[in-house]
Amino acid sequence: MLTPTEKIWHNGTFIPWQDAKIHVLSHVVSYGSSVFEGIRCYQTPSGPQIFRLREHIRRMQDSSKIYRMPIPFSADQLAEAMVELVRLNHMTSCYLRPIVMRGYGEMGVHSGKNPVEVFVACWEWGKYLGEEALASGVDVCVSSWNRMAPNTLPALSKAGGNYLNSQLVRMEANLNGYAEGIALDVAGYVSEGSGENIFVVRDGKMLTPPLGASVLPGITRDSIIKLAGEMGIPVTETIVPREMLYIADEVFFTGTAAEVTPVRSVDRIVVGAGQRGPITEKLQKEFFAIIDGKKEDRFGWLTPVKA
Ligand code: PPE
Repeated sequence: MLTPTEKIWHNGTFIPWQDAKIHVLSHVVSYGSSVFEGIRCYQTPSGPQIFRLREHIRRMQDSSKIYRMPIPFSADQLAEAMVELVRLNHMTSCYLRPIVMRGYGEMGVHSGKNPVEVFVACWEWGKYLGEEALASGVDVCVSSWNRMAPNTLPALSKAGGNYLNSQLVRMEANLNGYAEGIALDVAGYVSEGSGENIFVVRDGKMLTPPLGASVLPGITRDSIIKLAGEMGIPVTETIVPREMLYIADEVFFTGTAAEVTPVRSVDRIVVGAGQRGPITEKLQKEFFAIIDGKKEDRFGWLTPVKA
């Protein structure tokens, strides 16, 4: 269960957690018209720091633009709101959830007159795929559900509606005893997990599905590509056939919530040695060293909460 924090930001002001409510006839409730972000703030020796705040705000602006739902706040205003929210709620580390939605006004699919509402909440969120997952890896399946076809629901927009697809993938996987499901795209190639991007390692080279494979342009995905580049590990964004998951040396997920999570089996076929592989571990270590403030933030990924 969620543990409430004190404040939630709503359209420019901080309101009590329990007052952050919307009307049941708000456009978003019937029609799924929201876009959102998930951002982590980490505890470091120099205080809490928000990971890749600017990139998350930019993606939220992109998501809104695709749906012709302009956000009535600038990137600077949103960034300031999020930093202030973490500070006001006295969080050392937390997960931030900005949500932009079409609100209360008219009913009907076309929503030109409904106000755009913006909320930002934060709370403490632990390990997404379980405590053990980061070290030991997770057992996953390929889902019987595909990702959305191109030109149906745009995957580059992190829209609430897309998560109906994610829910089907995740529910099926969990009911069948798997930690997560991997969805294929409409052509049958690997797309992504219900809430994570995916990487495959074979013979020291990394592959990840391209943006055209109905994936979310993940910010953790981008971070891992940059870290791999620094380490001299080749990464190719290319179509990945399903069976590559079975014969890979290593498979891992990336995501804000899931961070860098190894996959130890797919469809009960053991991946590599059935444990976290060496490249996954190397990338994981470097990623955590930066977000924990143990290594220099050489990419400028962290925004301090304390002035
Ligand atoms: N694909 C999907 C479908 C997705 O939801 C996420 C994030 C990613 C890829 C990874 O993107 P990024 O976080 O920028 O690296 N999923 C968010 C929501 C999870 C949830 O259950 O809610 C997250 O990880 O915060």
